This record gives sequence, C-alpha cells and structure tokens, in this order.
Amino acid sequence: KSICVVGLGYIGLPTAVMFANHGVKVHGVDVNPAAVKSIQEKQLHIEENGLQERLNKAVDEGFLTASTTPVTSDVYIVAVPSPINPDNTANLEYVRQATASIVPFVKKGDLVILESTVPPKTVENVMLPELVKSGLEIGTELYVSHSPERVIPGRIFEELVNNDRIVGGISQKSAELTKELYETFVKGEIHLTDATTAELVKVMENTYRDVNIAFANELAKMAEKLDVNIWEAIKFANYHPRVNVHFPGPGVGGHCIAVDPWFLVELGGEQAQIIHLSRNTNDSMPSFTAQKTQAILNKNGIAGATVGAFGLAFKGNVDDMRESPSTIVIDELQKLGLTVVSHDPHIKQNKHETQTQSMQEALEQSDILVFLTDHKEFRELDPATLNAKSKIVFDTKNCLNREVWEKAGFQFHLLGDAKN
Ligand code: SAJ
Repeated sequence: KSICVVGLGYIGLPTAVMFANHGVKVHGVDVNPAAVKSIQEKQLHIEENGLQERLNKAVDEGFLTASTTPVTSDVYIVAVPSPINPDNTANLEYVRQATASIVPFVKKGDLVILESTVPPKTVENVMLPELVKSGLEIGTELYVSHSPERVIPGRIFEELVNNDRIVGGISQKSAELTKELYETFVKGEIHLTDATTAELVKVMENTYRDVNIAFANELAKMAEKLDVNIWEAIKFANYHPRVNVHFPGPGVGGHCIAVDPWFLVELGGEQAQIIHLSRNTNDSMPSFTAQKTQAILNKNGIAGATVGAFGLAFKGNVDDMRESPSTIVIDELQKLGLTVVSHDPHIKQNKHETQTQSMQEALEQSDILVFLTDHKEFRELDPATLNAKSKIVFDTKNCLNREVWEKAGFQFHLLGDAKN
C-alpha cells in the first residue's frame, strides 16, 4: 500500500517517517514549500527527539518523497492544523481544503484518515461533503475514518508506537482497514468505534487535562493566600491512589490543550460551564504571573526594572512557541511598564517581538530572573556559578531547587507559594 500524508507538521511528519521506516511508500504533502524542501533536503523544520535519524533513513532508502500537491495513493492521511479563530470558534478550513485537495486522486477501495484533532462531527459535516464529490460511495467504495494522534511532543516516537489508539470509522470496514494499517508500527492496542465517538474522545482527553490544570492553578492562587506551598500539597494529595492533580504554572499553551476545550465550549454552549471556566482560569495565569513579578519587585523597592524572562517555548524541552503563555506573560509585564529581555535555548526563531538574548546577556541585564518554562538547561543551572546582575529569582514551574538557590544567595520566589 502507498500512503499520501497531507500536512507535514508536528504530527504528519513523524507519522510519515514512521510508516516509511517500516517499508511503506509514503508521499508527504504540504502547502508550505519550505516544509517540502526541508524533507527533500533532510533539514528539519521542527525539533523532535529521534526525528532527524528517522527522516534521513526514510529519504535515503527512497521510502519518503514530498511535494506541495497530492499524488495518487491507496491511503490518504490528513494531518493539518485545526486552530481556533480569534473568537474561539473552530477553524476547519485547513481540514476542508486538505480533503478537497485529495478528491481528484481517490479511487474505489481507497482509505481516507483524519489525524487532526477536531470538534465532534467534523468528519461527517466537513470531510464527507467534500469526499462525495469523488462520486464514490462513502463507507463501501471509499473508506473514511478518524484516527486521532495522542502523542506528546518531545516523546512522539515512543508514544506513536506504544500508546493505545482510538480509531473511529464512518463504517465498520473503514475502522478495520485503519487498524490494519496502523498495526504496521503501533504496539499499543487499537480500539475501534465510530468517527464521532473518536472525535469526542480525543477532545475529551485534552479537555480533562485543561480542567485539571485549571483546578491546580485555582488552588495555586489560593495557596498564596493560605501561606501553603501548593506543590507540596499536590504531591501529598497525589499519594492518594485515586487522586492525580496536575500542576500550576504561568498558563497553558501549545496547539492542543489550550485549543481543543474551545471546540466543546462552541458545541456545548451553556452546558460546557466547567470547561469554559477552566479555559478562563488558565488564561488568567499569565497576568497573575506578571502581577506577582511586579509585587516582588515592589517589595524589593526596584522601580523601572528589566525582567529576564527565561523560556519562550510553550513547555519544557520543545522548540514550539505556539500559544505559549510566556509570550502573554511578557505582554502583561510590558503593560505594567516593565522592560523585558528573554532567553530560550530551544527557540531558534523568536516569534515574539521582544528581544532575545544569550543566557549570559539576559542574566547581566535582568533585575529579576523569571523562569517560565521547565527546560532541562534551566533545571541544571548551577546558581553558585551564575554571573547574574540580580539575586532575585521567580520560579513559575517549580523547576529549580529552592535550597540550592538560597544557599547561593538568591531570594527565591515560587508560583503557588507565598513564602518570601
Ligand atoms: N501544563 C501545566 N500543568 C501540567 C501539565 C501541563 O501547566 O500539569 C501546561 C504545559 O506547560 C503546557 C500545556 O499545559 O503549556 C500543555 O502541555 P501538555 O504537556 O499537557 O500537552 P501537549 O499539548 O504537549 O500534548 C497534549 C497531550 N494530551 C494529553 O496529555 C491528554 C498529548 O497526548 C496529545 O497528543 C497532544 O496534546 C495533542 O496533540 O492533542
């Protein structure tokens, strides 16, 4: 079987590479010529552990090719962005366009799989109206399914293989054919259902995480008033066998957790109250973080300060700035009249207008060091040898060791802890 993967981003590319590494002929398609070129030249446009070696192998062995338009294949996998509009409604235009782009190529017996995370009913209401234009009968002549990815950036290859998958077919045969295909490399179990259930399951998973993080953020704000260290409290609560509280932070970012719950808010309206409130709570964290930074500066009598923002990625050890809370924290700090310099060892192209410095430059200019992302490089810093202008540090991710930093003479502040 040959596969055409439409969309060569964080999900499409690893998936394409994985099939190619297992001896399947894959053709990757992206409307962005730079993404296509990067594959042809084996120059990665995204950072992911193990991707480079696998890409090299796939291209060198001739199993992966790429272009800006689809080619005739047996299977089409759609893995394009499904972002939200500024008013928090789903933007399904990429899914619709990608589907439309394969219609001229599909033939009897082909399989079309949607990987992108989408609001329930998207396969039915957005994809099928395009696919019927092929003249093929859906479910019997043209098989269609939703097979949402569940991988976590940073560990994509491990999780692509080992995670269970939920596959929802528009017909039983569609689901079965999809399962057969993914069994090429998936070692986890593949559970079959209908397309709408699979769509809901995927969005539910990310919403569960968002709601749970909002709960932790709400408690973090309260802990500051109660004079409790929320990280300690969460650790203790999680010793309970049926409790798994997530962790607070400067906000929730990325293209999934901060986006998908809005799909349910749009569909559920009044019924999606907890989900909506959780989104708002998580979206309030950048401003909470900026205000706490300001309060620390005030307490130290520092006016007209320069804040060092360490970490621009949406989470630790990734190079992805999509929906990163750090950028909003920086905006909020600037609104408060503070100057911000920033540093991120993983970001090659800063998508925010703030100035990015080297670690040393940022350390030398900052009146306070605010850690916004739990990158490995930050965890491993040795405060005793740091050549920094300031001896005030604010850790929003609980990624630094208070004892070690205090021993090195730093005044240590932690989000979700009033101490200091
Ligand atoms: N975060 C917290 N507290 C936590 C955990 C995360 O504030 O306790 C923040 C992170 O810092 C980050 C954001 O949430 O800003 C999202 O990070 P994440 O690690 O929770 O998730 P993603 O977006 O990298 O990946 C998620 C995963 N979904 C779940 O764990 C349910 C992944 O399995 C999905 O495949 C992915 O979304 C996706 O593509 O949908």
